[in-house]
Amino acid sequence: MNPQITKIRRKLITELDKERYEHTLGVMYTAASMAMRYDEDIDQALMAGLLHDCAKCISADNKIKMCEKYRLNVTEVERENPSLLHAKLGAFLAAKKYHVEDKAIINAIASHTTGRPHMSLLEKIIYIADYIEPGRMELPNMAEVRKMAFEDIDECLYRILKDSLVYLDSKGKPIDPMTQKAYEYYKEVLHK
Ligand code: DGI
Ligand code: FE
Ligand code: FE
Repeated sequence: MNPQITKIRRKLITELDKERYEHTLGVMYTAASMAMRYDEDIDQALMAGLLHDCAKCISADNKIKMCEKYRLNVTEVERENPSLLHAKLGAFLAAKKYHVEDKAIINAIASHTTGRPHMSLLEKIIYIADYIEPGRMELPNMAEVRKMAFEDIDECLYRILKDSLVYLDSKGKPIDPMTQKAYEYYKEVLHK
């Protein structure tokens, strides 16, 4: 395997709890499988999958402090739900701490939690792999969504966005405007 991946794996194992590290490997290999299916670069998929949750195990307070320190914009919803920040903070750390220079990988980490309109193929792969990796707890329609991931990536993306909005709503969590925008964009694109 790419020596940079091996090096980052060794670092990440000390940054993440056991469960999160296992999830990370699940996303990394699922993303690589999807890259094979959709002719995306396998090394980019592995790297983005490996680093997507690199900021996940930082405490809520520290996430906010670090975003302020590095001048990353914190929105109102993010301040109320600091867990959301692990995507943009993770993207920042991937570049600064893990020395990833590839912007495509950084973008895929940044958009992996909410999605966004106009996602690149790599962004879609990471967003979906995060949801379907084998270790992920069973979510509604999981078997169908997992199959869709390898049949029609846009249908799958739309389905996950839609199910996520329903899930967040059922939990009474505020919807990040970007999650809503992503959903509406793909709804329109897919003529739903
Ligand atoms: O980091 P993971 O657990 O692997 O997955 P993720 O990056 O998709 O993060 C999932 C969490 O993010 C889950 O607790 C729900 C939350 N989330 C995603 N979109 C939104 C959201 N939370 C709020 N409040 N609003 C959103 O739009
Ligand atoms: Fe995440
Ligand atoms: Fe994740």
